[in-house]
Amino acid sequence: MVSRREFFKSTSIAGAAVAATAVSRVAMAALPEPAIQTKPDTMPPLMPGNGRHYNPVVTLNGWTLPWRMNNGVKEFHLVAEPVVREMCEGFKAHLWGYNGQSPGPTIEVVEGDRVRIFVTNKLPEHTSVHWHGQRLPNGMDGVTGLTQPAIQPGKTFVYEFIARRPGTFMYHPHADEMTQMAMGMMGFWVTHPKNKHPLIDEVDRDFVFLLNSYDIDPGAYTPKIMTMLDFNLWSWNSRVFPGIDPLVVRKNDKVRIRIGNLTMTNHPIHLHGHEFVVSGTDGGPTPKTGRWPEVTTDVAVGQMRQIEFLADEEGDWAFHCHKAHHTMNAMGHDVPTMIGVDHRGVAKSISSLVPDYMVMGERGMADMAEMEMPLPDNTAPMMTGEGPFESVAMGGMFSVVKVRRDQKPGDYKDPGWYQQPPGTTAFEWTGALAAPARFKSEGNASMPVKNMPVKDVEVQVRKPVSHAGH
Ligand SMILES: [Cu+2]
Repeated sequence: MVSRREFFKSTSIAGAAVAATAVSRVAMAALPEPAIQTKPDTMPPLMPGNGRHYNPVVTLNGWTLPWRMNNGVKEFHLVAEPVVREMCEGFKAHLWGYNGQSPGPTIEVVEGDRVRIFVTNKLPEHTSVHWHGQRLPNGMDGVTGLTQPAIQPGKTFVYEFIARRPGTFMYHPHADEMTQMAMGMMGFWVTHPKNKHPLIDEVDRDFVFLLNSYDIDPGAYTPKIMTMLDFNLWSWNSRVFPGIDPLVVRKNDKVRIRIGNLTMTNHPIHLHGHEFVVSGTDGGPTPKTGRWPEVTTDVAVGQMRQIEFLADEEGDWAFHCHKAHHTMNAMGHDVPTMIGVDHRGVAKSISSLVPDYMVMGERGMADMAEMEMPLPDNTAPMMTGEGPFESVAMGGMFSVVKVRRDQKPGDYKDPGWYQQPPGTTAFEWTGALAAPARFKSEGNASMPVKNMPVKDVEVQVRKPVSHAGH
């Protein structure tokens, strides 16, 4: 495996050679060497060394695929293969992906570029690549059986088309999709505009990531591929909190975040402390008249949304899916509600039969973050993440947008926790408490009930354990 740094060192030398002397057609007839990345870190933006200039994107916990210029054609080499992805510290998953990672590397091109992509299949079964959202010749659309024969194991296919439309796209297999997407095969694609575009603003920071989900039993390594809806790991670029890097920006930066959804359910993505507009979809930039301020936007299955905002409030701002069960990891699912159940005595008698028995969730689930619960090996804690005050008690689709006045332009290094100015932090009231004056009434029904006896009613609530749909 070649590290990215080594690869760039060698490509920059090779690139210089290409620029200085014409390389023979024989050499150019060979496939471009596939770049491989094995680390799950967020790599700095890949500055375009040749071709038209653009402002590159930053792939959250990912990287951009280098290319080779061959007689004016941008050549990429994708290798579909089994990979090991660290989804967060202490938890590795055996997935399928491209070039050493799931998701695969981001592909960045410029409107009008002629693009040639070599796809080598190192999976145990056939595959293909569909270029979601692209305008292209029908035969390049990547639908196995319909527009091309499958790429059999060991074979390499060539896709070639002109990136006609600027925008936000993704790629994924169109062959045994349920398996291959459940195993993590997907990647991001950005086509930058060729010229100044009236609907595409220039931004200071441009982040991309895919929403994906897995069903991996605690202690296991391989996703269950037959799962239809009841996934237990909700990830961004195959990472779960606290494994997802923060999105670091400089105060007053104009920020774009592009999100694609390749899970089997929708995700209302929510940003704290700012308002954003949806500036584009996988269908292209949205007209200015169709943009309105939001703090949450739903990204439905198979959709892409790009949001834009001015990062003008310093702080550590939560950024997450608003489905509460998508911000917890595997252990949190299929647990019955125990709130209000008094286990005193019961736990003792059960312990005599089942030595490891422990009571969970009697006072809510927040305990779970603190509890030193023995986890099976290779399992992400259900809710965790140490914040500056205490545990954030989150998992899954959660990260932090860090806005800092003194962050340097183009610097993505984690600045640490935000130092809140004195007197601006929520605090505990320690004065006297007045007894709350309870409002007394018989309710406010649209049809008042006469002579209804009013008394306290004890209500027992048991939350059903969902098996179909989250
Ligand atoms: Cu979600």
